[in-house]
This record gives sequence, structure tokens and C-alpha cells, in this order.
Amino acid sequence: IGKAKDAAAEVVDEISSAVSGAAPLIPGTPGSGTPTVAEPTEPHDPLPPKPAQHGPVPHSPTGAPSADDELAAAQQGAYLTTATGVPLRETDHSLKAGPRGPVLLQDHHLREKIMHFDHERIPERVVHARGAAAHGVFRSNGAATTLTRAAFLADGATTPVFTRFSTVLGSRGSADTVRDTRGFAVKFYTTEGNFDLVGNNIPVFFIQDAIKFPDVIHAGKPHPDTEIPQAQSAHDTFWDFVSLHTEGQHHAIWNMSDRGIPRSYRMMEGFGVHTFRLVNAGGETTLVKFHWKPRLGVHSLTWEEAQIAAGVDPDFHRRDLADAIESGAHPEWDLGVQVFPDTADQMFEGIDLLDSTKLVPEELAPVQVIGTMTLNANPGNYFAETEQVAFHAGHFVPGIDATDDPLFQGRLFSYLDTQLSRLGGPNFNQIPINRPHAPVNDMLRDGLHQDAVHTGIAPYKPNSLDGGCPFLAGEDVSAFIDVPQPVEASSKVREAPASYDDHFSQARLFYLSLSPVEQAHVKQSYAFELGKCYEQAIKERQLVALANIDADLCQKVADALGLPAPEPTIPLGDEVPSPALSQIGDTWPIDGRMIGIVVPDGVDDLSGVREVRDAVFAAKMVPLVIASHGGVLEDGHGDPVAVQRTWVTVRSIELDAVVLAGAPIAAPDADPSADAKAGAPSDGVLDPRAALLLSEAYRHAKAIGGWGDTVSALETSGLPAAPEGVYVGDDAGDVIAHLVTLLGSHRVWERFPA
Ligand code: HDE
Repeated sequence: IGKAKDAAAEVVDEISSAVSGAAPLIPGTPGSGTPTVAEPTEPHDPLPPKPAQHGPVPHSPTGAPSADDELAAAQQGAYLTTATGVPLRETDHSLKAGPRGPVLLQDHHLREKIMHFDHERIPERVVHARGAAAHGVFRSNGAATTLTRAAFLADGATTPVFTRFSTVLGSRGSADTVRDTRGFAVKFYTTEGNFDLVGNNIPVFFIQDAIKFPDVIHAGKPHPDTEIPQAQSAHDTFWDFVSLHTEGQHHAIWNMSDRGIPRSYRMMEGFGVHTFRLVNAGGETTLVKFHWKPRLGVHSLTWEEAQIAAGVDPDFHRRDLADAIESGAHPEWDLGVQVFPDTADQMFEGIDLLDSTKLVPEELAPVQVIGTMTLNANPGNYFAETEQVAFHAGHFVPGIDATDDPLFQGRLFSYLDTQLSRLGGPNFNQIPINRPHAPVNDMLRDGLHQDAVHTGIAPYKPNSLDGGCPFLAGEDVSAFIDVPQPVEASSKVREAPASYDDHFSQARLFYLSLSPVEQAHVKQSYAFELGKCYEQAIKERQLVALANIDADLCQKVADALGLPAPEPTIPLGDEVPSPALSQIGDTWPIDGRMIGIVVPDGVDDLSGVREVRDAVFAAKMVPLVIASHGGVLEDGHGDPVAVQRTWVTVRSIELDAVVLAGAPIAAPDADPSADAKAGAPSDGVLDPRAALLLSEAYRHAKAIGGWGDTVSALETSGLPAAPEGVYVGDDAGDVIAHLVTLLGSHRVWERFPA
């Protein structure tokens, strides 16, 4: 670097002598006449990567360069080079025959730069294209050791993980907050190889057999003629399919509930969906369903918030995850299992454990915690990690195996297959993010994107030429054993078992388990989605499906659509509600919640603002100071208060609660030039943008607080007198104490009409 600096200094001297009036602007290319902003020309040591952002340490099968090697960090070196390491002195202009002449084919740098750019994109995932991910660690509490011999579930074992959350239907650039199922995929880099738990935030699936997957996805994706609508199920083809193929009704009602619009990836449950088979050291088997339980509780947006966020901040969930991890509010989930005996019929309490459209209520089989996942580092590079990570439902480790669920069996094929076109060949497990931490001694060879330099001459078994290596693992090594599970002797048939015929009882169970507020949201969602369909026959058919779930649900949706409510076509059962399926009624930690602190112009004492900000921090939440201008606020009595949002950049949807800091917020006066002073105290009429913030926060059932003169702002904002969850206290500390209590319940639920 020292030598390079000297060389660069010479170049800088040359340039300096060729130009005049260098600082702060230097002229651009001679003759162009366009001044360009001066760039730093003095090389300095590159910033080291943040330690927390290192990916998992990859292990290369052959000792080929890994992500920790110099090569991976090449772009942080002092000088720009070509792809083959030749230092470059110019990258802004192509090589031309004179300044205004044609570009020369000889320009190897231009051709390399453009060629590589032209091929930067890879095909996006056919489903789950839009996602965000993080690194973390899984700590086992050992509770599963009697069930499985998987090493990463041994008592006290810690395992690096990489977790990717996603929506299903939208393209890679679609909005985060659309109504959809969310993917919840975790790659465990265990000492026995990678285990991928590729789940969703909804415990059941649309279909019972993988052969229907192209159908349901074709129905949910945008229409083939117009490619409209993006990332939505609110259209004819989707409701056409699920109203005809009624095994999808259970999953669909989960989508229509608040589960379809999570507040945050950090506040979602995750489900393995299928039943898995665990094998312990003694060879005994049990059936389990995996559950991820977020420590922060399961919370959702309101539909209006989700819609606003899709425009105001399409990266809402991605940003929330990255910001929380960056700020140290590391999200955590407990991993739990529901345990069932591995009986010959693989049924539990009348529920077919091989039918992925059915859940087992937690009241019948409690979720037993077996470990905890903490996400503690953001990816260092989105493409290399989040985009290139390749999950596979068949990445098992010894002690965990598949069941005969036909949905799962199809996934075992699909996840390998899809990577061939997405990641360009069969060697995707050599991409750093996919590399196991366990030693790899496979006999897979060659192929596109082969990074390994394999040694040896006998990549086959048995061999004597490479000393017989690698050997098959003996008794002393925990090798993968396919469970010798008996199979039903039968004929080859294309049909489903009779136990798959019930399509409505669990949709009804789910609906009856919700609180009145949540049920109201479900009715509104159906009214919205079916209201977006054009075909009358589809609406009518879906109303029949709703009649088979609940009469009141069907009636309310029919009313909204202006259609008569049909009679059910099946007898409705006496389903026993499962309280565990409701999201409200408890209190949860408030870590990482966003608190807007509105500081009107003219507040001459910021001590209350500082107190609120510090109290918000102390409660592990994020304060966002909102004022009429950016920069800092000063009162001459203490540290300047940094402003994070202005009236131009703030919108209520990113806030979990709003605090008004001790003064009225008035409308801008009649002079339009005074607009920048919006919020200045004057005649007691509320600034429209402040009024919008308050009315949205109120409508979305968020806690609102204030102290001092704030009361007049609240009075003029149009909020009802003495509304629920609006607290005006004597001082800042008092207000925050109330907000903390209110936020524990996520929303002020009383505000929603039941
Ligand atoms: Fe997937 N799914 N899936 N899926 N799935 C994919 O694999 C598929 C299903 C899930 O963040 C694809 O690498 C079939 C259920 C997640 O990278 C593809 C069937 C569940 C992700 C695929 C299902 C899931 C995927 C697309 C019916 C929850 C994102 C890109 C049998 C238990 C993983 C890829 C990530 C991704 C196929 C059903 C979850 C095409 C055929 C059920 C979280 O292979």
C-alpha cells in the first residue's frame, strides 16, 4: 500500500498541475467544461468489514479460496483493477479515437465492465422471490435428546444459522407488506452437515399433494396476459382456484386473517408445516411438527397500514429486520416441537399427520421448547448471501427424516431442481453461503461453476487407487440412516386417502378461535379480496365456501359484496376453539418498537424531549424525533437533540406509538413561504400533516401520549374526547411509563369496533 500511495501521489500531482482552482471543485475532462466534485485521490487502508457482519466461516472441500480469504475481500483494496487484477488508472471514459471520435473495440476494460454488468442478474426464485435474511446462532437446550440423535440438538450445542424470510407471490422488487404467506427458512450449519428447516409463518398449506403446486402458484401469480396484479391474491384466478379446489380454504382463511400482514419478521411464528420423523440414538422414532415462537409475540399490521407501507416504504420488513439487528435488538425465537407417537396410521386425535392442510391444536399437543435462535448479524452482501442461499427441504442430518406426506415428497425433488436454473448448475453447495461447516468428501465432480480443485484419481466407489477413500462411515460415526419405515402394501394409484376429504372443519376451527376484533378483520379481508374479483360466479362460489366455515362470516362478506348469503353445503361441526391461534389477549416485550417524538417549533425547553428519548432507549425501544426541519434542535440548556424525521419524511406507519412534546402544533399560517415552519405554534389549528399523523395513529389503534400544552393539539386533532389509549400526563417520564404498558399489548384493541 505504501508503494501504491507513492505512485498515486505522483498521479495526483500530475492532475493537480494540469488543473486550476482545484478545491473544492476541479474541472472535469479538459474540453468538457463540466466541473466535477473533487474525489478523494489519496489511497487509505480500506475500512475493515464489521466483525458482526462476517458470514459463517465456510469450509471448502478442497481448500479452494473461501469467503475469509483475500480474494473475497478484493474489492476493499486500495486500487481499482480489472477482473484479472490489472490496476486501472481510468474508468470514466471509454477509449476513443479522439475526444469526440468513435469508441475503439480495443477497449478491453470497457468490454469487460459492460459484459459483466449485462450478466449481473440471475433468475429470481419462482416463488419466495422477495426476501430478507440474517445470520445468527441456535442454542439447543437438550430437551430433544431423547427424541433425536441430531448433534445440533444435544444439550448446550450451539450452531450457526442463516435465516431467510420472504413473501411468496411477489417478484423480487415487490413490496414487503402485501397480504401473503411469509417464508421462514433456516439453514443450520451443524457439525453433521446442513439441516434446512424450510417453513412458513402459517402452519398449513394450500394443497395436499405437490403435484398441485404449479396450479396454486399459477393461480396466485399475476394474470398471464397483463401481469397484473403484483404480489396479491385479490384477483380472479386466485379465488377461482381456491373456490374450486376447496382444500385451499384453510390456508386461505389464515391469509385473510391478520397473519397475512405481519408487523415484522421479528414478530412472526414459523412452522415446519409437515410432520417430520425423529430418530434417537436407540433407533426409536417419533413424529413431530416444528414451531418457531417469537419472543416478541405474534403481531400484525392493520390492512390500511400495510397498504400505505407498500407505497411509503416497500422495504418495511427488510428495513425493520436490518435496523433491529444493527441497533442490537437481536430477535429471538424458541424452537419447539409437538410430539406424536409414530403409530402405523400416523394419525393423532383423528387428525391425519400426513395432511399438510391440517394443524394439531396446541391444546391437544403442547409445543415443547428444544432451543432458541438469535439473529445477530446482517448479511454483508445481499446477493452473495440472501439471494444465493439455496434451501432444500431434503437437507437432513442424522436423527431427522421425512414422512410420506405427498406434499413434502414433492418438495424433496423441487428444491434441488430449482437451483439448477436459478444458480446455474449443480455446484451451488460450493457457494460460500451454502457451504457446510462439516467436512465435505463427496464424489460429485465437474459441472458448471465448479470451484473445487479435486485431487485424487478415483472419484468412484469402490476403489483401490485412492486408497479406498473416502470410506463409508462405520458404527462409531453418526452416519445418516434411512429409517426402515414399513410402507402400506397397495396398488399404484393417483388418488388421496379418505382422511384428506375434510376441507372445512379446521378453517372453521381457526375462525372460531379468533377474538371478535380478529374475526372482523377476516370479514374485511374477504370483502376486499372478493370485491377485487370481476367474475360473479367466483364470488358466489367462494361465498358457498364461507358458508361452510361460518354463517356470520358468510353473511357479512355477502353483505359487503351486495350478494345473497348462500346456505352451507355441509353440516357445520362443533369445533372446539384453540385459544393459542389468537394473536391478542396477552402482553409481550417491546424491544425495538419505534416511538415517534413530535417536537413542534417553538418548544423552548427540550428537557422533556431528552427525558422521553432517554426513557425510550432505556426501555429498549427506538426514539425517532420528528420536527419541522432536519439537523438538530437546540434550547441552549443541554445537548442538541438530533432530528430523525421531518414532516416531509415521516408517516405514521413506521411508528408503534406517538408522543407529543409539550406544545401545541399549529397550522402553517396563510403565507405559503411559511410552509417550512409548519408546526409553529400560532392559532391552535393543527398542521394538516400532524393531524394526519395523529388520526392515522389513532385509527390504527396505536398508543398516543403527550404532556404540557399538547392537550390542545389533541383537542384540535379531531380525536374523540378522552379516547382509549391516549394519555396526557404531567411530565415526560409519566407519559412513557403509560406508553410502555399500552405497547405491551401491541395495540389499543378497544379502539377497533368489534
Ligand atoms: Fe416451497 N419452494 N414449495 N414451500 N418454499 C421454494 O425453492 C415448493 C412449500 C418455502 O428463502 C422454491 O429455492 C413445492 C411449503 C420457502 O430461499 C421451490 C412445494 C412450504 C421457500 C419450492 C412447496 C414452503 C420456498 C423456490 C409443494 C412451507 C423460500 C426457490 C410441494 C413448509 C426459501 C427455491 C428461501 C421456496 C417448491 C411448498 C416454504 C420452487 C414444489 C409447504 C420458505 O423449490
